[in-house]
Amino acid sequence: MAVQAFIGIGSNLADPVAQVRRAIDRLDQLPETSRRAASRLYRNPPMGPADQPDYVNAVAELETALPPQALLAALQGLEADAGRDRDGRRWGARPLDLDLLVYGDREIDEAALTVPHPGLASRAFVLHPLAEIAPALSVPGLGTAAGLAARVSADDLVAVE
Ligand code: A4P
Ligand code: MG
Repeated sequence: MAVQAFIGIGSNLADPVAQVRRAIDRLDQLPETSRRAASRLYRNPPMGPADQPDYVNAVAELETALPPQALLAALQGLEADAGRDRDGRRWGARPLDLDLLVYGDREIDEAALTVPHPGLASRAFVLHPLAEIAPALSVPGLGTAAGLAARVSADDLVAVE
């Protein structure tokens, strides 16, 4: 049975705009998965260590029959394809970061997978693109995407033309 899932996409190395656009295309090619929507791309300053380039972020909506753990593994495969070195420091620069934000109405708390994504509720670069494509989405345990987005400033987000 297909489930609606949302993916947070981020890049701040190796031509971030191209990385994010390519990731959006590749998400549509995952097994048992099709892409339903994608937000605009937003350039914004790094959260965490400031001595790294600005990020480009977007959110994509998928319909998938992959279980959540298999979807996460597939996302990590796409990160690896983009040349991501997972030995990097936490919150450090990366060519591609894919976070599983929401998976249907599921709440998951496993060692390797927390859904909804724990950073979701506080991150403007996740909430504004999410609310752009799915304002009425109910984020399990947290509220609607539009309601959550209204609580964080979009001032630092610059849409990429
Ligand atoms: N993991 C658990 N739950 C999830 C989930 N829902 N989605 C585990 C994805 N992964 C999940 O992630 C570490 C582990 O999280 C994975 O092995 C997986 O099992 P990682 O991608 O290896 O490490 P990370 O990304 O460096 O750490 P973390 O804590 O996931 O960082 P975030 O939250 O991904 O943030 N600034 C801006 N402006 N834009 C950004 O996109 N991103 C980050 C990284 C920092 N600053 C940023 C941005
Ligand atoms: Mg991550």
